[in-house]
Parts: sequence; structure tokens; C-alpha cells
Amino acid sequence: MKLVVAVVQDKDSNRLSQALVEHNFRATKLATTGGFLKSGNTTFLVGTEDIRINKLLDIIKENCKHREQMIAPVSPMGGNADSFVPFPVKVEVGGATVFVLPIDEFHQF
Ligand code: 2BA
Repeated sequence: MKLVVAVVQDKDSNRLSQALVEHNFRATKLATTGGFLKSGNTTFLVGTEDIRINKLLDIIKENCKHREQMIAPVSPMGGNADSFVPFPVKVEVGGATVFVLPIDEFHQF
């Protein structure tokens, strides 16, 4: 058994949730915050059998899109004004950041 941890954009989370239910995957959704953009994203925890991992990865891939996001850099307090970039910077976010972890034991009591 594996635990798949997938960080996705909030905009994709409802569609991904539905697709997981349709394909009979059980998932837990967590409201999370990206360390870099400091904006909300959604983390899915999905426990599944090894033989279903490829199907699960396909579903995540199909339902999560790359998007470009503009960020306005904030000048560091007390920082050097010379290094402050006073215009927005574009970063590419997603589709999904996925970790696949082995599970030693799974219990439901
Ligand atoms: P954030 O940390 O808010 O990052 C959003 C996007 O900003 C990233 O998209 C990447 O394009 C850019 N970015 C992040 N750190 C950067 C840096 N040090 N310098 C320049 N650009 C940077 P993604 O790579 O698609 O990541 C989307 C979200 O997935 C991240 O949101 C974070 O919540 C999670 N994530 C990504 N890699 C991770 C990792 N190795 N461990 C844990 N969470 C991760």
C-alpha cells in the first residue's frame, strides 16, 4: 500500500475530488498554504493499493493544470532598497506536486 500526498491549486481541487470519488479512491483534503507564495493550496492524502498508483497519478495529471501566477515582491523590512524589484514577477505553479510514500501498516478501527 502507498500514501499519495498531492499538493494542488485550489482551483483544481473540486474537480480532482470528484474524479477521485468517481474512480473509487478514498481521499482526505487539507487546506494548506504554499511556503513560497504564501497563498492557499489544497493537499490531498490518498491511501491506495500499489496496483492502482498509476491510475491515481493519471487522474491527478488530468485534473491539475499549470498556471502562471503574478507575485508582487515585498521589500524586506530594513532591507537594501537597491535589491527591491518594484514590479510583479511571474511564476509557474502546478499542475500538482506529488509524493508517493510506502505504508507499513493500515488500520481502520
Ligand atoms: P509555493 O511554495 O507557494 O510555490 C508556488 C510556486 O512558486 C512553485 O510552484 C514554484 O513555481 C515557485 N517557487 C517555489 N519556491 C520557489 C523558490 N524558492 N524560488 C523560485 N520559485 C519558487 P510549484 O513548484 O508547482 O509548487 C506548488 C506548491 O507545491 C508549493 O507552493 C508548495 O506548497 C508545494 N510544494 C512544491 N514543492 C514542494 C516540496 N519539495 N515539498 C513540499 N511542498 C512542495
